[in-house]
Amino acid sequence: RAFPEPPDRTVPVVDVSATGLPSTPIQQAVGLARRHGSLYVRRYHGHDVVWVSSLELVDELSDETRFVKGVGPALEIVRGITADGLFTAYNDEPNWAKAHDILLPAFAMNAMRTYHPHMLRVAKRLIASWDARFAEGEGEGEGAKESAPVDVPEDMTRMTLDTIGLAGFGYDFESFRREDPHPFVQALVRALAHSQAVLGRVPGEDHTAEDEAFATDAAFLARVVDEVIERRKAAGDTSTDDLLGLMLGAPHPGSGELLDDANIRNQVITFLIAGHETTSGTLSFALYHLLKHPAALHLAQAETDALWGDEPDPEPAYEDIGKLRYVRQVLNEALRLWPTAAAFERQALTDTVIGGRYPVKAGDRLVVLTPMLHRDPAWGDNPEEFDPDRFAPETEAARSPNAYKPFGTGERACIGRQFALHEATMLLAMLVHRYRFVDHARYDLKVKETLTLKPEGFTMTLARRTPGD
Ligand code: MNH
Repeated sequence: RAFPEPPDRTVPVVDVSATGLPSTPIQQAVGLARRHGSLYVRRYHGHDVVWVSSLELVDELSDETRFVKGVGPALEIVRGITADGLFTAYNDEPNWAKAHDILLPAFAMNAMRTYHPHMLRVAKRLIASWDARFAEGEGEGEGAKESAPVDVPEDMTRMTLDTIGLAGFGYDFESFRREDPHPFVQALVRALAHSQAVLGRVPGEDHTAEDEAFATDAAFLARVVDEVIERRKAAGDTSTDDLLGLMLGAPHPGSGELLDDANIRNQVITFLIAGHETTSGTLSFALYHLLKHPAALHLAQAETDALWGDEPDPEPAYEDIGKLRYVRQVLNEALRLWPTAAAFERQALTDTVIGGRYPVKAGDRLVVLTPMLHRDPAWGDNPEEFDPDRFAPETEAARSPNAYKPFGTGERACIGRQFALHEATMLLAMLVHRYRFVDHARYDLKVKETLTLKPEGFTMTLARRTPGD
């Protein structure tokens, strides 16, 4: 249904059929929002998407008595991989509430304690692999002053995939032993890029070959997941202290029912995807910002030095992570400028009016364009500027919670938020403590979109740091 124009005002309708959807649809939507304002319709071959980006409107869309999560065209395609897994389930699909209730304890604060050693183990793998780059760097062998370049998004992806694999499923992807990304990641990246490309199709074109390739990738992802599940079953391990254990063995607190096998597979694949892609992008953007903002980097280093002194190989304790306030602020700010899951949909429960002028019918979906919400005037005069102080406690308390939505909103908001932030805070702190970052390529930010966002082609070199300097 076309979005109805309010009687007193014209909703901008931007027809992009002639130019087609670019490979960077989020950045296109951002450009259109800058030109056409906080609510506009993007029309593509007769299909309308309503993009919303002001705090004023998102305040209303966040009201769970009027709006809920919408599963729109993008998630419909991802359902080809994850079906009724938590992320892509319809609100009224019984398996959503069932799995949500069973898995919630795995994301309570104290659960992070059990994940912490896995996260630390993988963080050390990344550091070992970065240390090894010094042997290939400028200077004399082992003692080289500057490392060979590291591919930041690729290594962050190795780290986050191994972490969710080990912490959630007791499965080791061993990504740092591989020259190329794990085949699971390769198939996943292709499948996500495909999901995005489908949205840009022109009606009537033949895409059989791409659709078959997608089906092949989806089947491969399912096979990897089946192996993860089979390994656990074969080991005869019935403990319920990780995600897979809960999925296989924990009865629903109300009904006593277990998750069925098909749903377990959908959940495992959901968590392997949702549990690493976005965290990897977040860490990559955070490192990019620190590389370009020495003052922020120094503050982060001062914080880790205060905690770990001149110990170059600290063994971060679980309790340390909560003390890394500034490092956490850096991550928050990275997620403000480039929220790696950059849009989410809201669906109206009843006929209503938003912004005092836009009539919305029950069932209508609207897309929240998070990067533009995060540049709303509520953020002050320089929203493009990277400034972690925006998340200092007093500043944050003075701002509407609805101005910041990198993890979505309401009942269907991200269940893995604490997991992601614990993992990312620890790794980022260990990296700033150990290395100086060198912008050897004078990297210009280019954001790549494969449903999620990442800095494209981002490499840097490393220099040894003496903690405390
Ligand atoms: Mn996560 C939902 C962003 C890390 C598992 N996640 C969401 C949503 C956003 C999001 C936005 C809501 C989407 C929507 O409304 O349609 N998630 C992130 C970001 C990071 C992230 C930016 C990292 C930074 N997410 C993680 C991690 C896990 C995870 C880590 C698992 C360990 N996320 C999920 C799941 C959902 C979700 C599962 C779906 C929750 C639900 O609908 O019940």
